[in-house]
Amino acid sequence: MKDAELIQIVPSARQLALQRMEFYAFVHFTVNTFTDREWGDGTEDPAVFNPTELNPEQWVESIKAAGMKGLILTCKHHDGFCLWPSRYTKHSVASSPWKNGKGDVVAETAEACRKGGIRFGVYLSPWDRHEPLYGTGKPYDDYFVNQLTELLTGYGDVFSVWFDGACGEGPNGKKQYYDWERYYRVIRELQPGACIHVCGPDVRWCGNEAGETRPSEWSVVPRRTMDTEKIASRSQQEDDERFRLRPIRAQDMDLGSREILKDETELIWYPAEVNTSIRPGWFWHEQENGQVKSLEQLVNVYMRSVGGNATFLLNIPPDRRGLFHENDVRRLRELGVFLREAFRHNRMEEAAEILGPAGQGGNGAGNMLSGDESYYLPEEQEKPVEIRVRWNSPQPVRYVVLREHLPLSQRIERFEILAADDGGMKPVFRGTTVGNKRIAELENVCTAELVIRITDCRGMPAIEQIAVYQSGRVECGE
Ligand code: FUL
Repeated sequence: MKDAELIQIVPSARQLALQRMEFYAFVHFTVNTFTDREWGDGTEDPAVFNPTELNPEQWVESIKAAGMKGLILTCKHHDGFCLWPSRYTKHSVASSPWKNGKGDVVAETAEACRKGGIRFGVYLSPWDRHEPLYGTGKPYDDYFVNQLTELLTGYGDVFSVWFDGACGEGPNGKKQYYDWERYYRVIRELQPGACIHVCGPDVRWCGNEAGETRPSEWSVVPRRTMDTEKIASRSQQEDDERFRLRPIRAQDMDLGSREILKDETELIWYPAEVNTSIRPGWFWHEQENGQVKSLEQLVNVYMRSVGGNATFLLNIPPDRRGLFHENDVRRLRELGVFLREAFRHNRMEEAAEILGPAGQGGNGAGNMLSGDESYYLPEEQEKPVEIRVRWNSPQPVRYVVLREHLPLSQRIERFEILAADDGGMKPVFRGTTVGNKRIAELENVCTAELVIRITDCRGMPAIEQIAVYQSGRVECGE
């Protein structure tokens, strides 16, 4: 495919809004919290669900302290227990002793998000191990769509509907062929701004739950990538020609290089989301209180995900009180302090000169300063494209942050950063994709001049921002 065709593929407004959120929270909470399990089997007595101090405002406060912009709640996990009083089942908070069956965790959480100024999203497991209709086809789809409708009409704006690909039914277990297209229509109609994640067309699972990332993350990928997570529940009829081509798995390392795309007939914008838990499990377990990920581990996943053209969905499970445990709260606060400090002082603001080739529409390289939606698109020219930043005195540089203007697609394929060193320019970083954000971490660079050299690119690069940071107030020589 030609560059001009590749850069026709751009995000929808809902995808763009999500990618710009960058970092948001998962909250796994249900009967499992009380039974000490990761997957309930659907036989749990609702009587076990009884948080003593449930307080979603405490969750939201911690989530915000870490710099996250949204929260996705497991409204129903695989065990089928509903955190809201669904009209379509008795297997819910309404049958629990919590608030004498008058409580609604979904309502309290949505309200806490609204009050705290973050966005609210829902996880609704298609796989339901309690509901007797599961595996009957349309009757279960009806049940599922009814629950979706309750969640998407009763709790205000929803930014995310997260559909899990997990289906653990054994060979003799019931099998449900989900009517995905129907689910999607309902979501589009009721919450047009919501992204449908994983088993859905808007956001792609990164392929693991350990916080691993790819060195090159692409948002423009073959259309058939969208179906990889649904294989477990696909019907035979859906198993069309596309799947007899080279199979694509969510774990594949390369989903979008030119080489991969060259034989594809249909491409889509399908950005990656990295999901992992702050603890070993998705749900709270007393014995994991001492195993909260270290600040270093979290910073590392953040830099590779948010800083590697993916969004970061970090799970924090409330305990049996219905609160985030003190250890998790402390870690989230530390993470927020670290990130705010790392990205506080953008030294581009003090640059004496920012030079690049003439920009289209008269927009010069200075457009990359602001971090708003204005951008810099050089006029057609030979590559590499070089952008030069000069200061009047040497600056300590730890992170160089690059952002592409996604409404003009993902274009940059390879770049390097050079720093002035003893009269010459020396490469200090080599990278591939940029996309929504690339955080290039440099080691002890102190320089009065940086060059961002874009060597491979689909068309000309459309750059929204270049920012340069050094943690704290450190100056060169300190
Ligand atoms: C998986 C589920 O089986 C886990 O329990 C968890 O919800 C995780 C986010 O997705 O597929």
